[in-house]
Amino acid sequence: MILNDMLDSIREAKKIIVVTHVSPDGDGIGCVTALYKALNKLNKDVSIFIDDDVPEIYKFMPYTEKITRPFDESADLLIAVDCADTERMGNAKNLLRKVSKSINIDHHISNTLYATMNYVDTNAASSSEIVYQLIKILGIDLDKEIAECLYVGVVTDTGHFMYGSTTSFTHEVAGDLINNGASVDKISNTIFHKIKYSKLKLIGRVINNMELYFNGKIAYMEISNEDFTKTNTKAEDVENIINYGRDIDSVEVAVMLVEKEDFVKGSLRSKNYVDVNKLAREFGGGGHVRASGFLKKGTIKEIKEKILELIKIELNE
Ligand SMILES: [Mn+2]
Repeated sequence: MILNDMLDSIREAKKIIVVTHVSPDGDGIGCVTALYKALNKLNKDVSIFIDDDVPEIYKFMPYTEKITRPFDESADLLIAVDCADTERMGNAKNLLRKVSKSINIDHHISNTLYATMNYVDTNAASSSEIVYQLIKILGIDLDKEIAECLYVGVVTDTGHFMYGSTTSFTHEVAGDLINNGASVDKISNTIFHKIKYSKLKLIGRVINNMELYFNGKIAYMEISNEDFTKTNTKAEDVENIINYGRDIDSVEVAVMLVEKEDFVKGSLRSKNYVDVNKLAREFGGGGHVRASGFLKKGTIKEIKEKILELIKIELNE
């Protein structure tokens, strides 16, 4: 039913605005850029809105130059992708109230079903997998650009096909994207094997200050404004640093707290059994069972204390 409604709405729409979350990642950007090209093929007037900057590492992707701020208010359909809730959309949440129809395509377990049509598949390893299926169902031919955009989403959200969310379908999608022109080595080399010296310095600092708690089951990391200034880095450079903590052999939960004006941006990862979506909810955030995040007003010190206390309970320590 929902799927038919979605397809009808897309076919009927003239002007479509596609949005994804702030602090955009490879999946969000991959979905909006792929949809930009795909919907253009259906002769739609498409615009892309992200209420944030596109990180440097993703700027090689086709159509990222089409991403605009502020947004076009005249769209008759809004499609949000990879956005668990309206807060994550930034300013686009105001537009969501104005448009008559909206579609929410996502794979986060914390999704709040905020659109008029909600298509949330929590078994999908990435939103790009869902967008891939949608493009197929709409009868739009894949091409090199669409394949490249979606492949970035698939490969980043699965941690190079290594996270438990990866399924045989994920590989089927990836295979089809490669068959349609996605370049595996170009994408891997651009996203995974290329790093700025300044980011490496930031990683060094974060690892140096990392703390372990509860018999090494928690890896705690933080980044203050001073860390950014001293290493000449910015918020987007934080991506994936948390994995250094998560990968430690004894660790079950990795925590990363980043200072952001009066707020703290928290990221959580778990390895085997702690539900970090549940933990993030305590701070007004969410995400997935093994990866989640939140943005909470307060100081790093306050949030660190509270989060360690909560994880301690989860670990039965
Ligand atoms: Mn995603």
